[in-house]
Amino acid sequence: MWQLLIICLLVPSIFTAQEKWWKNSFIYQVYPRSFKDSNGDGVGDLKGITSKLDHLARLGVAGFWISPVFTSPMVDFGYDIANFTDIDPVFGTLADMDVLTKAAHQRGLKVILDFVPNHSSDKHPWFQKSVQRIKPYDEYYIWKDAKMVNGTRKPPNNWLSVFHGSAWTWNEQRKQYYFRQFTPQQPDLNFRSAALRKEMEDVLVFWTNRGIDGFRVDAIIHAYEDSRLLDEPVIPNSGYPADNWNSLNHIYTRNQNETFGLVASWRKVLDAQPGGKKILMTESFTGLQEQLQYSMNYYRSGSDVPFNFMLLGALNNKSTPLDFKRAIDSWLNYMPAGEEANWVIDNHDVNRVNTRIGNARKDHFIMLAAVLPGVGVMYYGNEIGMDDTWLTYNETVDPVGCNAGPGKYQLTSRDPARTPMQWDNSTSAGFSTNPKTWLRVNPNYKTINLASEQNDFRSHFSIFIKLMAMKKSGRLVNATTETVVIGDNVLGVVRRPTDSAKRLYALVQNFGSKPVTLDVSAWMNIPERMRILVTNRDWKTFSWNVIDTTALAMPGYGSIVLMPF
Ligand SMILES: *[C@@H]1O[C@H](CO)[C@@H](O)[C@H](O)[C@H]1NC(C)=O
Ligand SMILES: *[C@@H]1O[C@H](CO)[C@@H](O)[C@H](O)[C@H]1NC(C)=O
Ligand SMILES: *[C@@H]1O[C@H](CO)[C@@H](O)[C@H](O)[C@H]1NC(C)=O
Ligand SMILES: *[C@@H]1O[C@H](CO)[C@@H](O)[C@H](O)[C@H]1NC(C)=O
Ligand SMILES: *[C@@H]1O[C@H](CO)[C@@H](O)[C@H](O)[C@H]1NC(C)=O
Ligand SMILES: CC(=O)N[C@H]1CO[C@H](CO)[C@@H](O)[C@@H]1O
Ligand SMILES: [Ca+2]
Ligand SMILES: [Ca+2]
Repeated sequence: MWQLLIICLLVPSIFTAQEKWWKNSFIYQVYPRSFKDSNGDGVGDLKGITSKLDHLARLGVAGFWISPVFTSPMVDFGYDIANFTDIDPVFGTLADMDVLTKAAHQRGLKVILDFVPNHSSDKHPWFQKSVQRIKPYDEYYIWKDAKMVNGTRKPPNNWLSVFHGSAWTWNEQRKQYYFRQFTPQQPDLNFRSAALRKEMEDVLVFWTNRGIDGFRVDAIIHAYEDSRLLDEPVIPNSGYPADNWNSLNHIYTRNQNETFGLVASWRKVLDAQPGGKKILMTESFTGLQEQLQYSMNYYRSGSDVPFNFMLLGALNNKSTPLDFKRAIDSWLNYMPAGEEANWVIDNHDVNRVNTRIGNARKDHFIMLAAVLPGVGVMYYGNEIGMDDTWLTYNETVDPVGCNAGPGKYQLTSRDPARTPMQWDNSTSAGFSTNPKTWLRVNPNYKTINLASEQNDFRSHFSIFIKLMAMKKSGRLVNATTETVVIGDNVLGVVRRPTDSAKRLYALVQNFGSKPVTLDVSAWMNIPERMRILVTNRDWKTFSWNVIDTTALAMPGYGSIVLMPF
């Protein structure tokens, strides 16, 4: 009997150690420059994040990932790292990071850091030594001789930068070109160097030793390039100019086979660290089909959350309910058994969801991500329905926007989605005491802000809080997922618990501007009477009301989550 008792006491702690704490949760992305400024310099920082942890705890997210806060010349706002194991003074100190981590853990929140392995800053000491051919640093980057064409120096091949123009930059001192997928100040690291691979593993260990719960790996698809340096095929009639990255078919510079082994090696490193299961999330932004194919390989290589960008990239306000059904079903069907699905709503690289899907449907994606199984990945401001901020060319600071020039910057600049978090209606929306912030605050902060939405039971924030309560109830952990297309314009999703199929949750979304009345009970095989968890806008009924699903009257762009009663 006493042995049994000991086993009972021990087993849960063993499970806790191995627990995938991100199952059936939301994970929140903090863009640190824009979350909260603690010292009035107009730029967000670590102490600022620490001061807002109660907000994240209240949302009920499992944890948050922070875009890079490491030492950086800030050419790409932190994605150009000059020291992978130190904090940039703009954001604070290592001690501030430790305080943040501890305070987050006290609130039950996990802390995830951005790991940017593809490149360093050209100011990183490794690069400086590589330029001087000092061993072993000489091989930490990708160096090649020029191709001489009729006595003129040319890059080794036709590869292009994601951010525009040739991907090769001439270095006068070393008399060679170096390869860089992004800006010239972000030279690509060479993962064929064993010494470099070890350095990057040490970075992971450095942070887990300080209590970090895992990593979000940036731009993983770019980690390796084909060593033969063959020209990439030009896409016929792509419609893009010859120096635009989209004009080439990237068969030699993306998702090379070795990438999967690299991810697996990091999984091994993380699994060997004490202190609970570490999460590994991988960012692989490509087209829908390619993403489906490669994401499954990233799952098999040990990524827990290979970002599913279908809501962010592939599906938009032109997509039909059938497009949604196909995209959702294919991810769930392809996913290896035992893995967790994920749905990324927004990030710092694209227009905010309200722009992509249209303000009339601004609540649709968060409702969908909450009802679908697995992990919802949200971006700061999603909880209050923040909009893009339209900036002039003069106000633009993103290198991608600046490169595009005054005529075209609006097509490429990532600044509109990066403006300060709107906390309240005071100076700079409560983000900073400084009226001048690194990017201008959206003028709509007087109405769209956390403080005012908290007091409005029909606000985007209130919808989000109710969805989180559903997610956290655990009722949908063991539940099947059915997607249903009703007519031309309506999508239905049913989550049917395997142990009590009648205690189900259902989502119905009208993609059209016209009201419709439908017998969703028949279409979706759900009870004739259900209780409303949330509705988006223009509904005549409210949360907790009981509704007749045999004649559900939906307003234009209506969206509703139904629950059992
Ligand atoms: C990074 O910064 C730390 C702390 O300042 C320092 O000890 C370390 O040498 C730096 N790493 C490199 C590669 O310069
Ligand atoms: C190199 O020079 C030769 C002879 O002048 C010329 O025919 C050829 O087109 C040139 N090639 C390139 C790539 O410019
Ligand atoms: C990469 O892996 C695929 C599938 O395993 C294989 O068909 C292909 O030949 C491999 N390519 C290289 C360059 O090794
Ligand atoms: C649809 O999305 C595009 C951006 O992808 C946006 O410009 C347009 O305004 C949206 N349309 C509607 C009706 O919201
Ligand atoms: C942008 O800045 C330049 C130089 O500071 C100024 O001459 C110009 O008028 C500004 N343009 C706009 C649209 O504000
Ligand atoms: C979504 C994302 O993280 N994109 C990043 C990919 O990597 C480049 C270079 O590091 C960044 O500029 C992007 O923001
Ligand atoms: Ca600051
Ligand atoms: Ca690379």
